[in-house]
Amino acid sequence: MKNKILNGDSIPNMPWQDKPQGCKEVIWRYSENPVIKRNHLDMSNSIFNSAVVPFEGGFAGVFRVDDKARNMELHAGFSKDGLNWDINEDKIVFKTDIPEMARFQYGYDPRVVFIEDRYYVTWCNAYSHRPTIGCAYTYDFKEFVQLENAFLPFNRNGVLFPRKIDGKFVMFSRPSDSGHTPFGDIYISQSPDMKYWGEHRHVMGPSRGWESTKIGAGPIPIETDRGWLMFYHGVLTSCNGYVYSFSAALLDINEPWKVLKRGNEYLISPQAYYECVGDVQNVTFPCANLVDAETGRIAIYYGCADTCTSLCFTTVDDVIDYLDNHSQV
Ligand code: BMA
Repeated sequence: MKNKILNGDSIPNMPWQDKPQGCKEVIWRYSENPVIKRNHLDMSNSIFNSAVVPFEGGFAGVFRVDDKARNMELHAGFSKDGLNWDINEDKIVFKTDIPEMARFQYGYDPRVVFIEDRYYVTWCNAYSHRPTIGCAYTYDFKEFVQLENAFLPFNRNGVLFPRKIDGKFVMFSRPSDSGHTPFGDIYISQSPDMKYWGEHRHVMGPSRGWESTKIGAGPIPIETDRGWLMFYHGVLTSCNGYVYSFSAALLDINEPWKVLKRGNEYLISPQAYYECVGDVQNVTFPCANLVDAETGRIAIYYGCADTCTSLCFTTVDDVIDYLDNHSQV
């Protein structure tokens, strides 16, 4: 391994397939995609844009499950191998002593990260039917305690860094509007306590063709000796609607609003059948990555066509090599 992962765990049992012979891509798809199909649960219309972390020697996750009435809910799930998932039929019912937060209306696009002593969940949370960033924590994926929303509506794609920086929690977000927002830049906000957020910093806005409409943070950023490695989605507006692809960037370790490298091209765009066809065509939307600190292997969980959940693979060295040779900030 050329590049080092900092503060990472070794996850020898994480899902993995070697790069297929002759493959010239930086990121390659799992041959058995999708790993979670739309009808994985009897009650599900679709399961996608979901978050997975190592847990008790296996894996746990928070899944976006749209039911057959098309309610958008969050469900917990468990797996020994990261591939075969036991997802609860019942949605997560958050506990909270904040009455204003107790009126859960809908939630989607969760992210999960372990910080210090617990797992934090962030998601797009409806507050007065207006989306913003919901926050909660859990120790066991059975009981979830909801905290204050991080920001005012409208906001989406809240993604926490895996450790405090300069004593503060750090979160990406993407201020938006009430609908299928036709704009969007990535920002960083900081908090001493997961309650009061400030010191907002602009990170980056849409730039290249593939992401010319809007961009948003994806999985939890990965700490490396070259900086924070992050995957982010970008949206192009075609004559046939939005196209969601994703790529990578490297951010400064201490001041992560400073972009060091940024991929010129997408690394995955909707090209496989299950990414192009579904409830919303042409969507690849990454929400989680498992990273093995020993080997630098990365497994990315991404939602496909707002319908099912798939996996793709790369390594820290593959992505940083790409950024070293194909970056314009
Ligand atoms: C975004 C979010 C995502 C979804 C995407 C494509 O605004 O709602 O959950 O995957 O649109 O429909």
